[in-house]
Amino acid sequence: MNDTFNERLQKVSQLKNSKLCIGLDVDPSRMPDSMDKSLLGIESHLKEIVDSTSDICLAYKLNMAFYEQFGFRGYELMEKLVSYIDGRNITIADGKRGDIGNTTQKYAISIFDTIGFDSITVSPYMGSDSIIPFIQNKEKGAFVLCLTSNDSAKEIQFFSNGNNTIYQFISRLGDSLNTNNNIGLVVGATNPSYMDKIREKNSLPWLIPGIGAQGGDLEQSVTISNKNNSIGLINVSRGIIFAGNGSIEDITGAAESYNDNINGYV
Ligand code: OMP
Repeated sequence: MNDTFNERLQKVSQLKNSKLCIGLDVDPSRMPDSMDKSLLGIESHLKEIVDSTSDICLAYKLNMAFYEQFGFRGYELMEKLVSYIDGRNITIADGKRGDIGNTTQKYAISIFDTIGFDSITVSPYMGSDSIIPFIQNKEKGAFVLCLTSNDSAKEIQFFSNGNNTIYQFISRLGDSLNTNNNIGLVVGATNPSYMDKIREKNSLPWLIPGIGAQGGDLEQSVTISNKNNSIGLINVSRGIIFAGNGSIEDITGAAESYNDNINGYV
């Protein structure tokens, strides 16, 4: 029998000795002037990044907004990249999707079957029927937004009934839906003091954005997320793909350095 998504996550992490997720959030305005900024140039740059970092990271996350800015060609670029990665690493579509059941079913077909991603980020606002179509195939995963890294996260996620906050309810919902062992949570690195509250009661894998450009706490994120024999994928997007002068050498160096630091804290 094939591994579930969460089993594969652990296996690839051990194989690569890595918990690093590189965010391929492509932005031509941040690329060096000397670089070919046509879509073909961008594609070849992204493939070079993959070739030089594939052995030192666990996953790649493509935030779909950065591809959708190019219209249908951006979709084509995502398809090409996912097929270029070709199972070497875990791929995450950062689309924050979620809708009524039959609509979500179509999102699942688009993300998993047509483009070929291994997993997706999911918004839980509409409840479990907006998540379930993403977790029917055990080999595909869903990272459910729990405690996000942005300032205004507090406006909704910290709302409490006196006993529990919304992010704690989401953590519990994720656990209760995890019958196929393919759910994870998105827990931002900018709120380390609240991470423990989630980890105390939850051993799902976490996707942790907010390190680097957003100033999140790497040491706390790694140590808290890895409690309970669980795993935290540390996502870094701008902090790696625009490191130094944006050359492949600088990008690879930044990825190595993040990976070493993460492993030092585990
Ligand atoms: P950098 O700040 O450049 O490392 O990028 C962070 C990436 O993670 C972007 O693609 C964000 O959209 C995404 N993200 C957050 O920054 N905060 C969150 O709470 C959730 C996500 C996400 O779901 O990945």
